Amino acid sequence: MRELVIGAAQLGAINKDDSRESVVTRMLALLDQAALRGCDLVVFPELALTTFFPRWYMEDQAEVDTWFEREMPGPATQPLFDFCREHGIAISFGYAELTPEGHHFNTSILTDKTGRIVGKYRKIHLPGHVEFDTERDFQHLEKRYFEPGDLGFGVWRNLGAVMGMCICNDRRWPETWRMMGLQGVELVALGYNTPSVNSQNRTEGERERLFHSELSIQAGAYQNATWAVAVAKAGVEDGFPLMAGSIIVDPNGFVVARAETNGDELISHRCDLDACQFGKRTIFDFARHRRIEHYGLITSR
Ligand code: ING
Repeated sequence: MRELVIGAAQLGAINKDDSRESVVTRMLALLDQAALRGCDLVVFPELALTTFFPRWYMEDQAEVDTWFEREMPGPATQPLFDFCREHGIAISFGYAELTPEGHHFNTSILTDKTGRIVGKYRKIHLPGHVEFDTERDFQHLEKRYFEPGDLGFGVWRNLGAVMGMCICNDRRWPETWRMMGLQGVELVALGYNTPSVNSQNRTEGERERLFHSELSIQAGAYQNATWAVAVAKAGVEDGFPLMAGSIIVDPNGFVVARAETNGDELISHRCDLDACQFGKRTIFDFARHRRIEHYGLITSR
């Protein structure tokens, strides 16, 4: 039996004025808890180092770039990687990546237990808009600040398991899960920053948003016989509420752990990776059951 103790380290609000160092201190406190629980891997949210800055309209690219990391690890994040090596814990977290060539991505990484980066993913499904939208109660400018990811949907063998990543809005698209499912993924690590209300439809509140988030993750996990760890950045950031609801979902789509607060909170679960095998060999044996000759529209439109 291949078992891994997986931690979901939910983060509460990060305000505009909170330094990366103060956030890393909070992340290290969660990692301390995770080490005490014997976690093998700890997953943090999307854009874990800063406030969800795409809610702010900016025109000065120099200001936008202050929210991005030019190197990973960098001075502020090196303590996280040092902790991994010292305690033998792997981590995954999201951040805004500015490449040496000047490209901007909403990125997440995966390390092994020595703190070496073994996988990188760049968010493909960017929600929101490019220009200031006067119709919205608040802005969601991911299409303004990020380019669509250019690395595709990868999986990596890590800690004896096939692991993949996606980010936030990606979880709402079945193609995301199936691309990793077709590569044999057994654990999908994803972070999210999801506003508690819909900026375009005031009748859609936190209850609906939590429902759609869980629905997407449970479906993705079940339909691809994989574990899923979904970790929120939650709480009220400079007056803007983000929903919590971090969960760990098993390969049959059942929620096995759920955060209870809107703040910094570690949830964990002992995951048997071989629990994926039954689904992959029977109901979701893709080789035996899928009929790709009928699926052309999915990639042609
Ligand atoms: N946030 C939200 C998400 O996909 C969103 C944006 C919410 C889009 C609800 C559509 C519906 O969870 C990010 N950062 O993608």
